Amino acid sequence: MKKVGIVMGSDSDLPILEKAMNMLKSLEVPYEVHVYSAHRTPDEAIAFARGAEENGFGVLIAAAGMAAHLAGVLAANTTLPVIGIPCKSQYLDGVDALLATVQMPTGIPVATVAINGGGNAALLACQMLAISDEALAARLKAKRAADTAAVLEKDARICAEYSSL
Ligand code: RP5
Repeated sequence: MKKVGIVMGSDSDLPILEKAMNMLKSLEVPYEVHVYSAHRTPDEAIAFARGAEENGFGVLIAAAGMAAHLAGVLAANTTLPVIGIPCKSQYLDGVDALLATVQMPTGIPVATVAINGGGNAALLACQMLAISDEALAARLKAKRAADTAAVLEKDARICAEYSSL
């Protein structure tokens, strides 16, 4: 199976990526994790993106905060799909990173998830890989069914506990 490449702009982004890693682990999807910054280590970030396809990656996840150019820089250097996670930092509540990640020019798309949306980034990556992987597609369907059942269980519990009929 192709790997997911996870890149973060700083190790301070790690807690957000842990959600993504846990999701990938639970769906049995291999991943490789790096800290490369679009600003602090641009050569390494670009080299990683340029070599990603031949190094066995099928999709990249890039997480960065503040002036978050990482996902865009990776996307500019590969035709693999790139999923961007805007990270919330101390100021501006992550809206700075959201706009920097999502507002890409035509020709270089980045699939941007919610601020700190590590879980959804991993799920989206799995959905992309599942297009050509039936076993992974089946695991995704099973997860979706289990998630639905969990919500309906909560509904039954809350309804029984809080309704006044
Ligand atoms: C970004 O700046 C990183 O992705 C991080 O979210 C933010 C702050 O980085 P540190 O100052 O914590 O290293 O490049």
